[in-house]
Amino acid sequence: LLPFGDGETAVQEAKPQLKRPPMYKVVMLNDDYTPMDFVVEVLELFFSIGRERATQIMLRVHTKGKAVCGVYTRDIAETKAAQVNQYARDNQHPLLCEIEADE
Ligand code: TYC
Repeated sequence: LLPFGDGETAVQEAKPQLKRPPMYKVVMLNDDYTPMDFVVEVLELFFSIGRERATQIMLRVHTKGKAVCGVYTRDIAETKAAQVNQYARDNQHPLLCEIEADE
């Protein structure tokens, strides 16, 4: 309820915040040079994925060209992708993650 100066009252619909935020996939891309164990380490470190699942995702990227590492709100997805790309660069590997709108 927003009172105006002249004594009138503007009623603003208080819409309940029920809409979920748009979600973004962090997609990992294959390359010919990044060692497999480095990729598994990255998945464990930045996505809190256990060794077994991390190995499955790494092999999926290796055989299919890419795979989803996780789905997050935009800020989190951008941060995860940037962290992975920086960490890979710091270790002289070409590994890349990108983000993609979740449909
Ligand atoms: N293709 C790489 C190799 O044969 C392994 C690899 C897997 C690289 C997943 C990147 O996102 C990646 N060493």
